[in-house]
Amino acid sequence: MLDNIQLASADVTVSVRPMPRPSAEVHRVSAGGNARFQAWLGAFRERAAEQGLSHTTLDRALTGINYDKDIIKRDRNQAEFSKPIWEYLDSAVSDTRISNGRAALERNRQTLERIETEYGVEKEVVTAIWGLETSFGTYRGGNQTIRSLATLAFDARRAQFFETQLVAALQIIQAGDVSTGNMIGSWAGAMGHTQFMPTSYLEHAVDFDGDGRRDIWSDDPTDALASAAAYLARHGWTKGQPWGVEVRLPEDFDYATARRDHTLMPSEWRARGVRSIDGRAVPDHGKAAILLPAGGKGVALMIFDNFKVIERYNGADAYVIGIGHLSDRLIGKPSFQADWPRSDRVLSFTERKELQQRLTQAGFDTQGIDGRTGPNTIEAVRAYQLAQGFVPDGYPTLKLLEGLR
Ligand SMILES: [Ca+2]
Repeated sequence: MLDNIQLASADVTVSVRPMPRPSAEVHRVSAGGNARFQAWLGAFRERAAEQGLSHTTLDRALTGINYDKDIIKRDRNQAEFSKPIWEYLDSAVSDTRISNGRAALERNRQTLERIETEYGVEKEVVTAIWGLETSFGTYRGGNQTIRSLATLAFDARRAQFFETQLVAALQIIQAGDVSTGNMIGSWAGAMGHTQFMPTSYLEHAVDFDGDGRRDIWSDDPTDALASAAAYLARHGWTKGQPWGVEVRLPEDFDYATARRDHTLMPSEWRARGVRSIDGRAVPDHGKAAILLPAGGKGVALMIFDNFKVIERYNGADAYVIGIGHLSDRLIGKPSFQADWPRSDRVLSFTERKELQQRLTQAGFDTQGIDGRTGPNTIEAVRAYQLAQGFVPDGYPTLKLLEGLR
């Protein structure tokens, strides 16, 4: 499975895998070990019982579990590095994944067509999510979800978040959808073919094969694929609208208009010289923004509202583009025509923080120093670029940082 969590991601509050950043470095695990975990578990059981979980469920699911040191280690090691988007896409939309995706789509064509009819989400899009989440069900994770979540809830860094997930997971078991033993997923608690966190499962999973259980864990992916489609449908997916279209920008393009909140109809963009990469007119599917995922030197995209719907699954641009592009390739559309600035090194987390500090000191306020390239940082970069007479694409490069030093 691609580890999507490592991508620098936009602040999306509603997501299939909401994942707050760790706040403080305090944690309970290092000292005291399992005895402290068992004490915590005892107190947790009382809190869980108050939320309607039966003693039978709690006994079955929690008796005999220990905390998992490896999970804490993995959680600690997540931090820092950012992968350039082109490296991510090389793997997300590799030839192997495309051919595996076509085979998976053929194998499940009837199911995927029924799902498409029911939820109005194209089968290639659902297949692409399946492909990026678990390589079409091949890597669903081997961790006992209850143990993972209990470990992470015990660890104080995001205790509240993971305790909520643990309670939700216990509610799923209590409802009879899955046994504790079969509730298996990623180390961070994402479950099944399409990697739902327990709260997202409770809210959005569906029993599509009609056997009375919402089963996203079994080898049969039917419920999991339908649940992913239901999730996108509920967040406003528009069938027939592209997620995005690769475009060519005119020489005199006004880069200040390449921003998420500046949307025009494709015909209006065309009047400004923006055309699809193959020269054809993009139909007026709805309002669209211009996105330059790697700045003015990389692929340029015209993105529609469906882009925002995929963001509800995972807010990282790279992920959304990966899903969209993989789905296009499954339909038979060509790969991106423009090159990425592959010789550029992307900024590390520490460098991004330094960039924010230096921009703010120079009078281009990034509204905070968090190492994340959000809208405020992009605007500050743009203002700095304009002041310096550079192309104002809002994309932070090493060269830009060096100029500020
Ligand atoms: Ca079912």
